[in-house]
Amino acid sequence: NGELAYLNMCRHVLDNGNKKEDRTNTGTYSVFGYQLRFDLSQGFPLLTTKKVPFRLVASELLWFIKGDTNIRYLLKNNNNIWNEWAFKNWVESAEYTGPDMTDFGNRCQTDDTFNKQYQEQMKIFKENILQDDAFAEKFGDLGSVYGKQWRNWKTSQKETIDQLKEVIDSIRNKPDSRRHIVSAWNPEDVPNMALPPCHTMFQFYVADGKLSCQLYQRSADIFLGVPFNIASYALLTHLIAHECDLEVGDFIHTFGDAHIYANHIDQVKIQLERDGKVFPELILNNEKISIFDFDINDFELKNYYPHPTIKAPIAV
Ligand code: UFP
Repeated sequence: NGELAYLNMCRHVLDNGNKKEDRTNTGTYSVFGYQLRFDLSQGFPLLTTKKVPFRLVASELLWFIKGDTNIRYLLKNNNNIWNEWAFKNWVESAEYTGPDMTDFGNRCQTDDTFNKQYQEQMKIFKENILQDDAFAEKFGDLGSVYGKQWRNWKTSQKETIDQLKEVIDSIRNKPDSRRHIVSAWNPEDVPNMALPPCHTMFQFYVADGKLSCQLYQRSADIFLGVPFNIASYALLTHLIAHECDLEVGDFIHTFGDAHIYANHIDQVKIQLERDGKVFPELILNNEKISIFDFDINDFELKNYYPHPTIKAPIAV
C-alpha cells in the first residue's frame, strides 16, 4: 500500500541522511531529492501508522482555497496550527505590553515558568483575535501566505491573478495543457516572509479521465509536516477532480530537502515498527460542485482506523 512508500522514505533518510544543522538549531538527518507516489483511486492517503488530524488538514486547506490569510477563520474552526506566526507579530509590536516573549518557541520547551506565561499570553491573544475585529485585522493577518499567492497574486501592473480559479478553468478547457501550474513562491515577497512557502509549486495533469497532481516541496519535516502535507494535496486533488468531472489519478510528492529532526528519531522508530492498515475512503458532498463552495461539513472520512498519535516537539 501507499503508506509503505512513506515508511521506506523514513528508513532511507535514517540510514542515508546527511547530518545537517538547520535554521532552528535542532539538527536534522537530510537527503536532497526524493519522490512519493499515491494512487488516489486506491484510498485516501491519510497515514494509519499514526493518527493524522484530518479536521485540521481540511480546515487549513479550505482557508487557503478561500484566499483567507487571517488566522481568525482557523481559530473559529478550532485550528491552532498557524497561531505562533501571528503571535510573533503581536509580541514584537509596539502595542504589546505583556512579559517578554523573545524566542518563545524554544524557551517554552525548556522553561516551565516561561511556558505558563506563554500559554497565558497566547490565550489572551486568541480571545482578542476572535472577539475584536480591529485587533484581528491588525494582528491576525499573516500577509503573503498561501491563500494570498493562490487567489490574489499581485502583479507589477497592480492587478491580481487568481491562480486557483485559472488552473481549474484550464483543466476544464484545455485538459492536455502542460501549463496547469500554481506557484506559491513569489521571489519579491520571500525576503519579508517569516516562513517562505514550503509547498513551492504544484502542477496538474489530465489523462484517461483522471486528474493527477504533483507538488514540489522545497523543505519537508518528514515526521510532523509530511503526513499532513500529503493529506492536504490529496484533498485538493479530490476537490478539483470533483469540480472538473474527472476521476482522481496520482498524487506525486516531490521533495527538495527532506529531513528528520534529531528530536524525532525515537518517534520515527516507533512508527516504523507499526503495520499500516488500509487507507480510509473520502466522500465529498455531491450537492456541492465548485471547490469555492465547500465547507468542513462537506467531507466525510470512512473507515479510518489509525494507530495512536505519536507526540513530538515542533521546530520553530
Ligand atoms: N514544514 C513542513 N511542511 C509544512 C510547513 C513546514 O514540512 O507544511 F509549513 C517544515 C519544513 C521545515 C520547516 O522543517 O517546516 C521550515 O523551515 P525552513 O523554512 O527553514 O525550510
